[in-house]
Amino acid sequence: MGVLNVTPDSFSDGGEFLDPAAAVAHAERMAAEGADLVDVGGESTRPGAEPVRADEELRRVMPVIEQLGQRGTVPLSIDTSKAVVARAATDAGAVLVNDVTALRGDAGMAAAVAESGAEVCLMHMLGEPRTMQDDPRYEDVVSEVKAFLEERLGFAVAHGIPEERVWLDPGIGFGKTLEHNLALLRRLGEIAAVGRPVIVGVSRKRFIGSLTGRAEPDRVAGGVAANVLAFQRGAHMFRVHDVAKTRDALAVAAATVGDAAASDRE
Ligand code: HH2
Repeated sequence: MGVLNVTPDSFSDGGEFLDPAAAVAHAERMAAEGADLVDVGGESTRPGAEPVRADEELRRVMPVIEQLGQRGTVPLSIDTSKAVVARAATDAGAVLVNDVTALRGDAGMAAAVAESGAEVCLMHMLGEPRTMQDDPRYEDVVSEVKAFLEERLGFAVAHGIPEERVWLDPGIGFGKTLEHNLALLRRLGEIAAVGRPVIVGVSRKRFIGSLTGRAEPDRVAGGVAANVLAFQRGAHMFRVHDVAKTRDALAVAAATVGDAAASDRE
C-alpha cells in the first residue's frame, strides 16, 4: 500500500502532493513500482496534528481520487475518519476505507462503509492525534490492542460490514512509546491470530528514527527491516512511502521464509 498524502502537514510527504497533477503522477509512480493499492489521505494524523474540516478534506482528495479512478491505474483506498469523505471516495471507486479511528470518529462511518461495499481497515489508536503521544500507558500493550481490535471487528460486523471485508492494524506510533511499538511488532502473530488480515504502517516513523538516529526521509532501511519482520510474523499489507525498496525486500523475504510466513497468516 503506497502512501499518498494530499496535505500541507503530513510528517513525511506533507506539502509535496497538494497539486493534484503531482499527486496523480506520484500514485502512478508507486503503481509502477509495484503498489497493489494507493492510500490517499487529506488529513494528517501525525502526533499533534490539528483536525481538518470535511469540506477542506474533500477539496484536497477528491480531484486526485476522481482522476486516478478514471484512469484505473491502481486500486485506491481512502485514509479518512469522516463518513462524508468515505462515501465520496467509494462512489468514485475507492475499494478500501482506511479509518484510523476504527469507526469511532464519525457515527455515520459504519453505515457509509457497509453501504459502499468497500473493505475497511480498523486501526488501534490510544486517544487522538493531538494528544496521543503524551505519556501513553498500557498494562500489556499487545493484549489491549488485540482486545480493542476484536471489539471493533464485532462492532463492524454488527453494523452490517461483512467480516471478510475487514482488515486490522495495530496502529504503530498511534499513542505508543518505542517499547510499545516494538512489543507490537515482536508479537504481531497475536494480532494476526484474531483471524483477519493485518496491515502495518511503520514507514519512516519516529520509532525508526529513535532506533537508527536517522532523520526523515533517511529511515527507509529501518522501515524495510521492520516490514520484513512484520511479514514474517503474519502481516499481509505494508503501508509505505518507499514502494520499490519495500517490494524488493518483501520478495526476498517471501521467497526465503515462504511457507512458514504463509502458514502464520492462514
Ligand atoms: N499511519 C499514518 C496514517 N495512516 N493508516 C493505517 N492503517 N496505519 C498506519 O500506521 C497509518 C495510517 C501516519 O503516516 P502518514 O500518512 O505518512 O502521515 P500523516 O498522518 O502525517 O499524514
